[in-house]
Amino acid sequence: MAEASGGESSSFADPTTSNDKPDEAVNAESQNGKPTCILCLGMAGSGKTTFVQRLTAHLYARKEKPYVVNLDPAVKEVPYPANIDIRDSVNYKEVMKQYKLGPNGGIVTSLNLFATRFDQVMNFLDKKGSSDFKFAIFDTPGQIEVFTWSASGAIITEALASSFATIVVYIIDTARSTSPVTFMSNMLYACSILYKTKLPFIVVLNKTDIVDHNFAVEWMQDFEVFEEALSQDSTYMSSLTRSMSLVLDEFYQNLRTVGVSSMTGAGMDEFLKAVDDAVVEFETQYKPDLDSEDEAEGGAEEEWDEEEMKEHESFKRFLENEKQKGQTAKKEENG
Ligand SMILES: Nc1nc2c(ncn2[C@@H]2O[C@H](COP(=O)(O)OP(=O)(O)OP(=O)(O)O)[C@@H](O)[C@H]2O)c(=O)[nH]1
Ligand SMILES: [Mg+2]
Repeated sequence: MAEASGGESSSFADPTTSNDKPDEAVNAESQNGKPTCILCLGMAGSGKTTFVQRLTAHLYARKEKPYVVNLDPAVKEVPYPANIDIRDSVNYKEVMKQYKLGPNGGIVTSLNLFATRFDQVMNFLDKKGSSDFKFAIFDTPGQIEVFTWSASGAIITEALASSFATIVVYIIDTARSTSPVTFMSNMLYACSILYKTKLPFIVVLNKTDIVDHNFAVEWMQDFEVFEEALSQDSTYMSSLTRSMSLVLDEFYQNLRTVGVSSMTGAGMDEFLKAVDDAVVEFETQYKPDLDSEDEAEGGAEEEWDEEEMKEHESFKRFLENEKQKGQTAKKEENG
C-alpha cells in the first residue's frame, strides 16, 4: 500500500492541476470563496461514475474545472481526470490479501485507511478551493452501504460539511425504477440517507435517454397517480407500499429532483441550478444548525475527538490482529 506523506508530491498528489495555471474563467467564486462539495451516492450500477464523468466534462466545457475525487477503491478504470484517487494511496487487492478479507471487507478497510488521512484532502480543498475551482465532486464505492453506514463515510461527510457547503446527490437508475415497489424501496433508501447525513439533497433520476423520468416526478407529486400504478398489484407489498408512499409525502415535498442522462448530458444545467439552490439551503439552514449544535454542546468537540480516537485505536488493533493472523497462517503454510 502506498504511503501518503503529506505535501503534493505524496500519493495524494494532484495529477491534473499541480502544474496548471488556473485560467481566469476558472476562478469561480463560491460560498465565502470556498468550494461546494458534491457527494455522489447511489445503488450499484445506478450511474455514479458515469454521472461524475459527465458532470466533470460539462463543467470543463463551462470553463469551471472541478476538483474530482474517486473514493471507490475497487473500480477498475476511472473515466474522468481524478485529482485524488483512493487507489493511489490504498491498494484494495493488497488490503484484502494482507488482512484476509472478502471484497466488501476490503472496500470498508480501504476506505477506513483513506479516512485516517482525509485531513490531507481537506488541506488541498482548503488551499486551492478559493481560487482554482468552485466544485469538488466525490465518486463513491459501488456498494452504497460501505459509504453511508461506515464510520469512515461519516467521518468524510462530516469533515467536508464542517468546512464547505456540502450536498448529497442520490443517483437513481430510472429505467430500473419503473415498478412502483422498486421505486418506493429506492426512495426509502434515499430518505434514510437524508436522515443519516442531514445535508441538502438532490435526487438525480439518471438514464433518461432510456426512459423519461416524468412518471417518477408524477408519482411523487400526486399520490393518486402512484396509487393507480400500484392498483395492478394486490400483494401485501403493494399495500405496504401504499402506506409508505403516504409517509414519504413530506419527504417528497421538500425534495429536489432532476432528470439527467449521464450518457447524453441532458439535464446537466438543471442539475447545476439545483446545486445552487441546495447551496443556499446549506448556508441558510444547515450551517446555522451545525454552528448552534457546536455551541450548545460546548465540549462536544472534545468528546467527539475522544470517540474518534477510540474508534481509531480499535481499528488499529483490528488491523494489527489481522496482520498477525495472516503472518501466522503464512508461516504455517510455508512450514
Ligand atoms: N443508457 C444509459 N446508461 C447509463 C447512464 N449512466 C450510466 N449508464 C450505464 O450504467 C452502467 C453503470 O454505470 P456506472 O457509472 O459504472 O455506475 P456506478 O453507479 O458508478 O456503478 P458502481 O460504481 O459499480 O456501483 C454502465 O454500463 C453505464 O454505461 C445513462 O445516463 N444512460
Ligand atoms: Mg462507480
